[in-house]
Amino acid sequence: MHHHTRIGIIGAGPAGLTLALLLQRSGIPCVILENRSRDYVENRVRAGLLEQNTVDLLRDLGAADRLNVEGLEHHGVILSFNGQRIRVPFDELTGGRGITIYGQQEVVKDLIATALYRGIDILFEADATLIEGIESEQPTIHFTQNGLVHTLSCDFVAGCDGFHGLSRKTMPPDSYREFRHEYPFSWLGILANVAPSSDELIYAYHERGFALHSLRSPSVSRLYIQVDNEDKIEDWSDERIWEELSIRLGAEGWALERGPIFEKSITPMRSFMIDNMQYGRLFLAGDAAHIVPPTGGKGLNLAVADIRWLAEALIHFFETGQTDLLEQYSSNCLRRIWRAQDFSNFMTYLFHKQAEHGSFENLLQKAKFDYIGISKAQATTIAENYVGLKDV
Ligand code: RFL
Ligand code: PHB
Repeated sequence: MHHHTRIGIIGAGPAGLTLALLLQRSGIPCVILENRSRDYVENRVRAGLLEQNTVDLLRDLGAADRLNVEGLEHHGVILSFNGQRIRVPFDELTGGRGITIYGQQEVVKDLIATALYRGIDILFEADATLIEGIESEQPTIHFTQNGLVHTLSCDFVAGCDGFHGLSRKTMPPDSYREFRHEYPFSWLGILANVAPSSDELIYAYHERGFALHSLRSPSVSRLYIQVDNEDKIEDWSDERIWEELSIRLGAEGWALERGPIFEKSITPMRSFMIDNMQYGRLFLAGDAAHIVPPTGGKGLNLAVADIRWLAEALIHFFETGQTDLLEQYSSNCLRRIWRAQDFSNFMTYLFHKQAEHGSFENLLQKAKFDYIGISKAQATTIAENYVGLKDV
C-alpha cells in the first residue's frame, strides 16, 4: 500500500516522538514508523536524568502532567573518590537550574499517549527497510507491517531510529566523517524495589571500579557498576552486585539499603560521532547520529536538543519556503553534541578505574577530583555541564 505525508519519521523514541508533537502543533502532517511494539518501547529501561531544557520542552508540549507530579527535582550531586565525598550544589552554581529524575520509559509513555490523543499516526511494528530518493524532493520510505510491504512518500525523512537504525547507513559514506571511541569497561545496571539510600545521585570512583547510585521513585533505586567488557550477566549474582555496590559507594556513617532486584542488564560504553547529520532531504537526530557514554546523563537530552533545531528548521521552511535553517541544522546541533561528548568523556575517565590504584595516572585522577573541592570554578564547570547549558 502507498501512503503520503509531509515528514516521515523513523523511530518512536524520545527524538521521533518530540519531533512529531512539535510538527503537529504547527499543523505539519507526519507519520511515525516504529519497528517495535508499543508495549516494547514503553517498557525499555534506559535513561533517567532529564536536563532543565528537556523538562521545559515536555512542559511546553503539554506532555508533562505526570512528570510534574512524579519527577524528582535535584539541586545537587554527590561525587565520591574512594569514600571521600564532595557535594556539588547546582542551585548555587548555575543560578537555580537543576535536573529531574524521571525514567525514559515514562517519558516515552507520556509522549505516545499525547501524540495518539492529538491524532498523530504512529505505526507500531512497522519496520523501515529502505529509504529512497533523498536527493529528490519526494523521498520514499519502504516498510513492512503485518507481513505486507508498504511505501511512505514524504517531503522530508527524519531519521530518529537510534544507533542501529537504517537512516545513518542511507547517508552516502563520503558525506560524513565518523569518530568512534570504545571504553575498556561496561556498565551493569539494576533496578531494585528498595527506597533510595541517598536523596541525591552519587558518582563514585573506587579502587574496585566505578559505581553510581540513582533512583526512579521513592521506592525504586537505580544503580550501576563498572564491569569488564567480557563479563556476562550470569557472572553477577544479586548478592555479588549488592556487595560490590556497598563497597564502592561506601562512606563513613552511610549504608546502602538492599532490596529485590527486578531488572539487570549490561551496556557497553562508547562514544560515537559523525560530523554531518543531513544529506538532501534526510535529517538524522539523536542516537542515530551520536552516542555518548552514560556517565554524563546526556543521550536523551541531546536527542531532544537536536529535535528543537530540526523542528524549528522544518517549520520555518514550510512557513517561508526558505532553506537557511535546514542548511544550518548539522552545525547548530554539533556544537552541543561535541560539548556533551567532552563532558561525558571527562566524567567517564574521572570516575572509572583505568589504571592501577596508586599509579601516576590514578593519582592525576585523584588530583582532578580534589580540584572540584578546592575550586569553585571547577565545581561550576561540572555543575553547568551536568544540568545542561541553556544555549550552546
Ligand atoms: P532510541 O530511543 O533508540 O529510539 C530509536 C527508535 O527507532 C526504532 N527503530 C526503527 N523503527 C522503524 N524502522 C527501523 N528500521 C528502526 N530501527 C530502529 C527503535 O525501535 C527505537 O524505538 O533513540 P533516540 O530517540 O535518539 O533517543 C536516545 C536515547 O534513547 C538515549 O540516548 C538514552 O537512553 C541514553 N541514556 C541516557 N540519556 C540521558 O539523557 N540521561 C541518562 O541518564 C541516560 N542514561 C542511557 C542511560 C542509555 C543507557 N543504555 C541502555 C544505552 C543509561 C543507559 C544504561
Ligand atoms: C539513571 O538514573 O539511569 C542515570 C542517571 C545518571 C546517569 C546515567 C543514568 O549519568
